[in-house]
Amino acid sequence: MDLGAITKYSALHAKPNGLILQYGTAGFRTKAEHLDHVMFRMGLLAVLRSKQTKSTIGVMVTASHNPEEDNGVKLVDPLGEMLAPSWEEHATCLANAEEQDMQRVLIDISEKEAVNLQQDAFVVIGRDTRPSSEKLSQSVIDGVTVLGGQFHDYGLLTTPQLHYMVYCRNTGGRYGKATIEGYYQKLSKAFVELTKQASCSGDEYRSLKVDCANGIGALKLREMEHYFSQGLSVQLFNDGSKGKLNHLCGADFVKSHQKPPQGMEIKSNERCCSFDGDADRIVYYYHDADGHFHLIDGDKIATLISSFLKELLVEIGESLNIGVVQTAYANGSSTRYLEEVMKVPVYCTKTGVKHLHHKAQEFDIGVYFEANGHGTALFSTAVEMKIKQSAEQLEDKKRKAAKMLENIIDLFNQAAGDAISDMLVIEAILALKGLTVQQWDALYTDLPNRQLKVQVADRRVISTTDAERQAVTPPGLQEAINDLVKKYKLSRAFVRPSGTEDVVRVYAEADSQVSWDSSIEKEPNIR
Ligand code: NG1
Ligand code: ZN
Repeated sequence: MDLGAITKYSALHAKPNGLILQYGTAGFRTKAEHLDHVMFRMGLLAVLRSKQTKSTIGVMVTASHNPEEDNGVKLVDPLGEMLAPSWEEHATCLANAEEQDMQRVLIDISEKEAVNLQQDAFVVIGRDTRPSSEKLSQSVIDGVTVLGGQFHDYGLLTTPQLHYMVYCRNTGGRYGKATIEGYYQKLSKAFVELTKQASCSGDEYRSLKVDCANGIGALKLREMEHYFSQGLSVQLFNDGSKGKLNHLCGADFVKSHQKPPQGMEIKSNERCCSFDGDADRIVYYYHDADGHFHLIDGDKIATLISSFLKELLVEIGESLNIGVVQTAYANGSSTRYLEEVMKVPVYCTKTGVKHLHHKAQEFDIGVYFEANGHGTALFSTAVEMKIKQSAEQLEDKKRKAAKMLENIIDLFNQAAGDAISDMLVIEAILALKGLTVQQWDALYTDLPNRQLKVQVADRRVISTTDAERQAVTPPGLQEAINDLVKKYKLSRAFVRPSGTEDVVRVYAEADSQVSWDSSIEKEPNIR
C-alpha cells in the first residue's frame, strides 16, 4: 500500500467535516454533493474486497428511485450479490473516517480480513444517468487506481446489468458474456425462442407501453429493442428527453401513489409497465373500461411466475421444490393465494433484497419479489443441468416444456432483480398462456392497503422481530397495534424504521377501504 499516494489523493476527495453516513440496505445514499469522498473510498474498499475474494468486484453509482439531486453507491460481491454484512461495516467505518484516520482504518480492515495486499485486484464500474454520476464514478476510479487495482468502466448501465457483468466475470463466462452485447443477446435469444412457441400472436400480446422513469432503462431498452422486436414491440415513455428522473413517474411513484405516471397516455385495457430510475424494479398496470386504474405489483408478478414454473414442472414430470419469498409488505391476498390455491410454500424475510435473495437460494427454484417490484427467480445448478438434459432426452410435450423452462432460466437475471429481464419473462408467460392483463390481474384481489411515512425524532427507538412484523420496542407499541387490528376483518398492520430514509414506515391492510380509513380516523396520531 502506497500510503503517501493514498493521503495525497484522499486530500483531493476530502470528507466534509462532521458528515456521518451509513452503508444501508442499498449502500450509501444522500445528496450528490456530499458523496465525492465516499466514492473515492469505495474505490479503495472495492480493491481490498477484490484482493480478499480473488474475484472481480462491482461498484454501481446510482440512487435508484430517489430524486435526481441525490446519488449513491453500492458494492457488488463476486456472485453478483450485495456486499457481505461484515464489509458493510467496513464501508461505514471507511466512509466516516476523518482524513487523518483514513490510513489506519484501511490497514485495520486489511488486517481484520486477512487481505493479501500483493494479490491482484479487478473492479468493474457502472453508473446511472444522473448529472452527477459521471464525475462521481471518476472518483471511484481514482480510489481503485491509487491502490493499484485494475478496472473496467462500463459507463452507463442499469444496476442489474452491472450485477450480471460481475457474475459473468466470476463464473468463467459460463453464465454469459460480460459485455452489454452479451447481455442483450442472451436475454433476447431466450425471449424470441419462447415467443415463437406462443400460439397467441395477436397484437395485444405483442405491444407494451413502458414508463422508463426518465432513467437509464430508456437508454438500454432503446439499444436492446431491435434484438427482441420479433417477439415484442415496446413504446417508451418518460425516456429522459424531457422530464426529470423519477419525477411523477417510475415504478416507485406508481406503486406508492397507486396511480399512473405522468407523461403516458393509457387507453382502456392497454398493458403498461414502469421501471424505476436504475431499472431494477418493475410494476404493471392498466385502466379498465370504466377508467379505473389497476396496479399489478411485485406480489402478482411473483404469482404469475411461480404458477407458470410449477405448471412447467408438472408437464415435464419433475418434482422440484419451489419456494416463494416475500416481505411483510406483500399483500395478504397474494400470500393466501400462493399457499392455498397454488400450494406453493411462502416465506417472509426482512425488507431488502439481500435477505430475499439468500432465502431464495435455499430452494431448487426460488422466486422472490418485494411488493414494490424488485425481484427475480433463482435456479440451483443441479436444476439447470437436469432441465438441460430433459430438453435433449425427453420426447414431445415433455421435451417442449423442458425447452421452455431452459429458455425461461436463461431469460432471468439470476444475479439481481432486473426490470428488463422481468419484463421479458412476464411478456413471454402472458403470450404463452394466452393471458390478458385483466385475466392476470383477476388471479386474486388485493386487500386494500396503505403505506405511510412518519417523521420521528429517532427512528431507532423502534426495533422489530418476526421478519419485521412485530415491534419489540418501544414498550406498548405492539399492544396498541394489536388492539386496533383486531377490530377489522383480514387486517394486518406493522411499523418499522426505514433502512434507506430517516422515517418510520407504517403499513396497514384490511378487508375494505372503509375499514382502513376509519381505523386511521380513530387514531389520528398515526398520520
Ligand atoms: P426501506 O427504506 O428500508 O423501507 C426501501 C424499500 C425496500 C428496498 C429498499 C432498497 C419498501 C417498503 N421499502 O427500503 O423494499 O427496495 O428501499 O431500495 O418498499
Ligand atoms: Zn432501483
